[in-house]
Amino acid sequence: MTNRDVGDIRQRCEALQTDFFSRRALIIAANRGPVTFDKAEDGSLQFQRGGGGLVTALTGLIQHIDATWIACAQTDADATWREGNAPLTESGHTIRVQFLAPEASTYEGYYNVIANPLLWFLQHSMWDVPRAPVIDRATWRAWEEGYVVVNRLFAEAIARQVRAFSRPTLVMLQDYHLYLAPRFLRDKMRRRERPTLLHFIHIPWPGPEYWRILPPAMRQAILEGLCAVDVLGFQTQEDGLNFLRTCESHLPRAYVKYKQGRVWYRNHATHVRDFPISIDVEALKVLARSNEVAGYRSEIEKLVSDRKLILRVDRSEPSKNIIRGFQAFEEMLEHYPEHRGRVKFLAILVPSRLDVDEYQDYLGELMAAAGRVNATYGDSQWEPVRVLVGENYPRAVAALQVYDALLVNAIADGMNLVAKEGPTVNQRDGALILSERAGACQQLESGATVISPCDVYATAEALHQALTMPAEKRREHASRLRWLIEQEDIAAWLCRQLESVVELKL
Ligand code: GDG
Repeated sequence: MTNRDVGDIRQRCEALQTDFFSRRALIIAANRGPVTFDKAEDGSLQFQRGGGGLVTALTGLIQHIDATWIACAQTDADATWREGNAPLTESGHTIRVQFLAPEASTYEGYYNVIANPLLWFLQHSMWDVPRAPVIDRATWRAWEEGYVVVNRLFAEAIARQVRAFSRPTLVMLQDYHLYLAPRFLRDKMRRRERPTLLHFIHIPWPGPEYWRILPPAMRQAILEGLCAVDVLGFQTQEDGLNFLRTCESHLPRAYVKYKQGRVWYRNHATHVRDFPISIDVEALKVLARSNEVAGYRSEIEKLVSDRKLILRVDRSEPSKNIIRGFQAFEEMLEHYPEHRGRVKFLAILVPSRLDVDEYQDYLGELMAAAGRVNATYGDSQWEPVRVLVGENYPRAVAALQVYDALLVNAIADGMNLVAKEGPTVNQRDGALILSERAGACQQLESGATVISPCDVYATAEALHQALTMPAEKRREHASRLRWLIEQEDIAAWLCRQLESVVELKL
């Protein structure tokens, strides 16, 4: 595919978006909004743009369409500000935002008990089932007085906004926080005022056996919720297939058509599709050329010196399998002593969900695992592992430019955007070691070394191979990865969703 082909796809996408939204309004419903407000010391409101593909994908478009983003307030300032046009870029783009402000205890149950960890751990196959989860009275209370309540709040807010628009509306719901809202919304609205519902799930959907962890009432409510949408999007075909199988096993009176990717339930069809999410290739390249990134790059080059660099960039999150990554590195140093003193493992970690106990514990455990490698193999001349914890995206991008091997060994991952960002900005023809359980593997396996995430032995071998791979092969893999990523970037992700709405004549 040439640059011109990529340009053509982009133009087609832009034309489709413009045409699509010339006749429709848009509502986005997600746990997080596109901006967060904070009160400065002088009392003025300051805003910070949130990350995430959807904000990026919609930034250019949003000026020209009737759009509202509904989200939970993340700060007191969000809750006070409540509703209005929020700034999105320095150049003056704005978006209409409405923040919902549930009671603190309601939000706690919805977010910190049900969404994370209960659903997140379940969907990433991370529960240690002989011991956890323990679904006790407190969990049920969090479900009924937290998750259900917040989903109702979303449904009510969406219904209000839909009625305020004078034209047909597309509602794009995001992720596992909002599984129940579509059913509440459908039940609330009369047939002719109902919007088109498109729900995209960013995380894996495991098979029906795993959903048995949840009591029938919870899992049925989730499936009923999702069977109220018109188009249900997953990252991969396998996730979509697992959803169909889960409906067949756990949703009485659901009628599943595998070939068409469709579930009939309560006289309504839900079309199940895969829309692999991606990155904004152009915007990332611009950032990679910035002075700020260049500054961090010099720092990282100084840290690594003339050694080879193994890199990982993740949230400090158990599903990312960070500890096994260190164990694999240790095993490589043990079996291939020629690498000792000649390679550095840099783990750049963004602190995540530290108010959930499992995440606090995990951060402690992974720091201890890194310390063990350094204590065993390091000396005054050489520190094998460096862990940098902090929120700093430009620094992460700088590191991605200079890796020799990028390790993405997640236990389970919806997509994993780092696996797409790395090859896009890397300047050393670095190798990608990719978990077969990351959604990105569906698209990128032909340019990556694919590993099974629990197989520390194979991961160690893959690290060794990556560091010793002939230059020609590295070049070939790196250019294939760039090509695969460029042809399906974030604009294509949005475009494919809109196309499915058009094709299905919804
Ligand atoms: C979920 C799913 C799915 C890195 N350092 C910083 C920072 N980053 C960027 C990364 C990457 C993003 O954050 C993380 O995205 P991932 O896809 O790797 O992982 P999750 O956060 O788990 O995302 C995942 C994704 O949703 C999209 O659907 O791919 O499977 O789990 O772009 O480079 N971001 C910020 N500060 C940093 O310091 N803000």
